Amino acid sequence: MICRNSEHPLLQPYRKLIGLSPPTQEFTPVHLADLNLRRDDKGQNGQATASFSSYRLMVHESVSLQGALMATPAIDTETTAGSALRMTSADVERFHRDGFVIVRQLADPGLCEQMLHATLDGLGRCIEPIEYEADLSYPGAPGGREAAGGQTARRLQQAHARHEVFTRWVACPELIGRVRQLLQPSLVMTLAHHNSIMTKQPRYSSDTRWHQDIRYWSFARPELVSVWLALGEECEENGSLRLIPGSHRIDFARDRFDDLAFFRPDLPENRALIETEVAAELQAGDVLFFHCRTLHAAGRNRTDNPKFSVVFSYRAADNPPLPGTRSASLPELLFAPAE
Ligand SMILES: O=C(O)CCC(=O)C(=O)O
Repeated sequence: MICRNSEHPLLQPYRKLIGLSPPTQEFTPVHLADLNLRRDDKGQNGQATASFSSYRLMVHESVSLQGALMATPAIDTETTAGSALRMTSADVERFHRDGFVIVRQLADPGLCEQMLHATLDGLGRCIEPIEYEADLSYPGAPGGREAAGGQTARRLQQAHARHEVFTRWVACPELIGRVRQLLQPSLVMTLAHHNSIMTKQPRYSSDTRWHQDIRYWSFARPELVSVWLALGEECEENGSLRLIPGSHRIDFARDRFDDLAFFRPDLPENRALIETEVAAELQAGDVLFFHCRTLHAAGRNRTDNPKFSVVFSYRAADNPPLPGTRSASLPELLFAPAE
């Protein structure tokens, strides 16, 4: 596919900011009150409940929220046509076979636009926490924060706490219904991993080498699903993800990875697998669902336009993070089974 890489009108003013480094602002998490929630009831287990658009959120008050909302939306499946909330059985099979599947035009365009707004605002005002390209030293990255391009963002972290539009996205029935099919009815969204807006900027992006996301994650079972939403076109030219079908089902020996847990391209047996790669070419609103063991990589952005993707990860409720690990370091977002 030829990358059209057309420019979204919102990007025009943003382009002027690329390369500039405005003063850093304090990280401003979204608090419960900002979400316009109504704390009006007591849930079955004594939790406070609140209304938020068509969802009911149960807020577990005993948990330290640390700027994040821990909630259990009970999705009203009767208000939306059933099929809009589900993947086809072919897509479910594809996910289990390949370790990923793309659902086209899943996200509402208005929601995508708002997410893009929130992203550009965060980047324009340098709202921390931000991971910079220079921080990771991946191939192609600027040599340091003081080097040319050193202030280029790689991802805006804690995306969920940046704007309520992200809460609407992660809890939207069309998304949750599908993740439930891939995992189980009771879901939890981790705030400790992904939970970010990935960006590839035109001049100073880097290559992410082949890896499995689970490498630094610690859960009872290596079975999480990440949801990658494109806010604009993604193609090989601007650094789209590339994935190795079926790699989530392979038990790799440790020595097939290097010291940083990247899959070694110098080994012939790895090379053979890498040659089966598939590029996830996406348009705004398309969603890539991928397993945390699926090997994936991404190149640099060789176009003139930035690329933005919103990424969150879900686990089954009975697959908790291991105590004391980074995976257990933040509260999580709980999604009870639909009633
Ligand atoms: O966009 C990229 O460079 C790859 C991101 C990625 O693979 C990750 O964050 O796990």
